[in-house]
Amino acid sequence: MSKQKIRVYRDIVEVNAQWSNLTRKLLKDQSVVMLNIIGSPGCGKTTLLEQTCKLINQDLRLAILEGDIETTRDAERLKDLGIPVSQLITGGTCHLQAQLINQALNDLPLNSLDMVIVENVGNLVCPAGFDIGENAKLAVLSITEGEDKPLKYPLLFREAGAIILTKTDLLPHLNFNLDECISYIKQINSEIPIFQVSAFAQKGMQQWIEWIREFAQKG
Ligand SMILES: Nc1nc2c(ncn2[C@@H]2O[C@H](COP(=O)(O)OP(=O)(O)OP(=O)(O)O)[C@@H](O)[C@H]2O)c(=O)[nH]1
Ligand SMILES: [Mg+2]
Repeated sequence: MSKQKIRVYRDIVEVNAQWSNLTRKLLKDQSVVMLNIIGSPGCGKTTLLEQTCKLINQDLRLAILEGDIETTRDAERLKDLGIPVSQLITGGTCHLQAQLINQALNDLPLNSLDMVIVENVGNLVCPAGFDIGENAKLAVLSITEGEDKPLKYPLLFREAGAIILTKTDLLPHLNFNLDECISYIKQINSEIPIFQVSAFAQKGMQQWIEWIREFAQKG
């Protein structure tokens, strides 16, 4: 009987895991930490980043990777902050894949950075299932989405290292039940830090900034 070689093809999740492991090693070697920001379209990720970069840029050396299906609009919004910003365009895929992240990281001056912040494609589901080699995921939920979203989309809230509730300036105008939302989050992830923030009213930013500074040191 002739000996036949079997070709093996890995599925997308396994290939993704190989790239994310390479990225983890790259970041560790360069002493850089990476945060993966995930939330629905329009929940306020870029606005939060604009404010955050202004507040921490003095003491941390940052770079931003902006993920979107199309356009460079989010990178354009951040480009005048004096921080390296790259736009990663997936061309239709609803989440960033580890290979694209690895490619973008290799084009950054990692040895002169402390932290890379990734804004993933606006989506509450798919990005949570794809490791990109980050040290932590940050879940962003705007109060306009409804208090039940942590229960309905639990993976992100289970995996996240911290959660930001955005647009709290709109609380007086909505029927959003803040206590209920927090209790749903705690059911899924009892220990997770939750920050209530309004980028517009500049409220709640300080506690969040303290968390990110600590994260930059410990990873
Ligand atoms: N009221 C209020 N609106 C906000 C706040 N932060 C962001 N917004 C608004 O929410 C909308 C979406 O904000 P973005 O920062 O673009 O949201 P995003 O999550 O980056 O959106 P995608 O990248 O498209 O997923 C914009 O109209 C913002 O002006 C806030 O603190 N309060
Ligand atoms: Mg955005």
